[in-house]
Amino acid sequence: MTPVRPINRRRSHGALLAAALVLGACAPAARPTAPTPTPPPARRPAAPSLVPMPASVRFAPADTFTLDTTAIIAVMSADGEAVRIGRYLAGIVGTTATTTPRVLSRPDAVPPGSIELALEPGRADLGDEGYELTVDRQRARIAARAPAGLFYGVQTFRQLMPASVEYTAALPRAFRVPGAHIVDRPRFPWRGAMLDVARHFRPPADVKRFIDLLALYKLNRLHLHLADDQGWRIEIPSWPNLTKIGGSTQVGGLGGGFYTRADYADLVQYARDRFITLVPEIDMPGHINAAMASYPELNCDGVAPPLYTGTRVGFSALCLARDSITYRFIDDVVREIGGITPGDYFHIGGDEVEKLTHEQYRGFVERVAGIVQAHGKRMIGWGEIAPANLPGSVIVQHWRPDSSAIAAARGSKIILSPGKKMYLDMQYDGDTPIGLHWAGFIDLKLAYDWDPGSYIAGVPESAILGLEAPLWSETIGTISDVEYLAFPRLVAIAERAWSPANRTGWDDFRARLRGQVPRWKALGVNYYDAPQLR
Ligand code: TNX
Repeated sequence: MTPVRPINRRRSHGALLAAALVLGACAPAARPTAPTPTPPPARRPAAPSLVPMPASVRFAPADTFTLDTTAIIAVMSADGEAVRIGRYLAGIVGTTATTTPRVLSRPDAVPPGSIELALEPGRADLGDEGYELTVDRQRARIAARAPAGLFYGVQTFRQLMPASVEYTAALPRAFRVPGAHIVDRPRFPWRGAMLDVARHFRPPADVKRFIDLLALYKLNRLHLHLADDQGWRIEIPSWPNLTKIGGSTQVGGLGGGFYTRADYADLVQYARDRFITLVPEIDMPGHINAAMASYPELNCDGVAPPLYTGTRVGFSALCLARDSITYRFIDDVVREIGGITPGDYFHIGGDEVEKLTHEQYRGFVERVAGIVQAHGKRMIGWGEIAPANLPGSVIVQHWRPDSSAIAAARGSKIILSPGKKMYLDMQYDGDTPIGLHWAGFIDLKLAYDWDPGSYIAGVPESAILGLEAPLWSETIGTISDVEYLAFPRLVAIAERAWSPANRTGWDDFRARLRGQVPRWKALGVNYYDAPQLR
């Protein structure tokens, strides 16, 4: 992978000025083109505020590490992934050729003041995603059993650096990092967010920005809701009208858009480079008007309905009587998307179907499970699929009271996305200018203060695969809107998904989250300034 700037960061004058102040330079001398030759002394680090809270952390503030332009990043193994992660870290630390640390693979000697990345396959205690981070006066060192762990160790180290590291301004850079010993691994393997790019399309650059923000909080799944009544967003070469016609609208009218196969493959790779698995969803047999408007033969009367740009749900359903066409369509879609999705999962939606009988719906879900399996993917569906007769490999995504307990008893894993806690498209309160409130208002405390392990009666923690926060986009037309609803609540959910149960409480979390605010400002995140953050 080419070294990437982790975020397309905005370079406002305010940002430059703030960076100068954090670094202790004199305002108003912030001129990005003419940096002062001698770096100003680095300030003492503020109390570190890590989110999500690591499983175990001990700070030694007196044992401060100073990161300056002499630092190298020493990758202690020849592993290509480890070197790539080293470059990613270098891209966060530096902004110019002189401030970006060199990345050396297996150097003969590691000078003091360097950062070491070490893959240690014997560290079974760290699991697939855990890491150990040691920072002292001499050096910083991240050890992990697997590359994902190194990446998460890098994110923690990033949060130990001052927020000014997030600015792209070409100012001299020297950072102090507090001494620390952290041993960390996640509570749940599935830590995700969902973007509804069907109701309102989001271009690839917006999705990449969102991916970067997920990575900062150690989230590892991005579920893309790629089709709904209002739009079909991914190119399917064997059914070209899906995007040609079905991709041409969105809520509110014209506009729309879709990902070509190349766009999608690029997103898959971008996410993968940040240890995020893309999970594609094609919602069926309902929420599918965009496809039915594109192909008359998917309709029982053979007539294509008009494109739909409103926000009602439940009115569309594939024609199960035309069974050879309908299932061929599904087989083609699963095969073509599956072919460019290296991740193990395919999400079939399955929610809110009002046009079929119970038996028809059940028969449909069971048949589609076979198709998804035949294409080598694990099927995921919304809670409605739980009562069907499905293999234990099928994953159920819980969003409202459902039969998850039946599915769990059958061996299925459950992804928690309860609307009342985790729906990022719910308003914070009655004054929030965008969002819905059918599941209630969700303030920061409500999003944070609950236990996923005991949330569904009859479903033990061992059956919970993890958490995923959906962001439906009926009312959300820009990436700024996405950020406004996701921040800060998504960060609360990231901690719920990563940190051990009862590791900290609400007050402690709030204080640490406050410490993230300067970072969001530096990254240009349009966060909601929640009263509970102040
Ligand atoms: C319910 S959650 C839906 C979506 C809507 C969302 C709005 C789910 C599986 N279905 O179709 O967009 O509510 O909050």
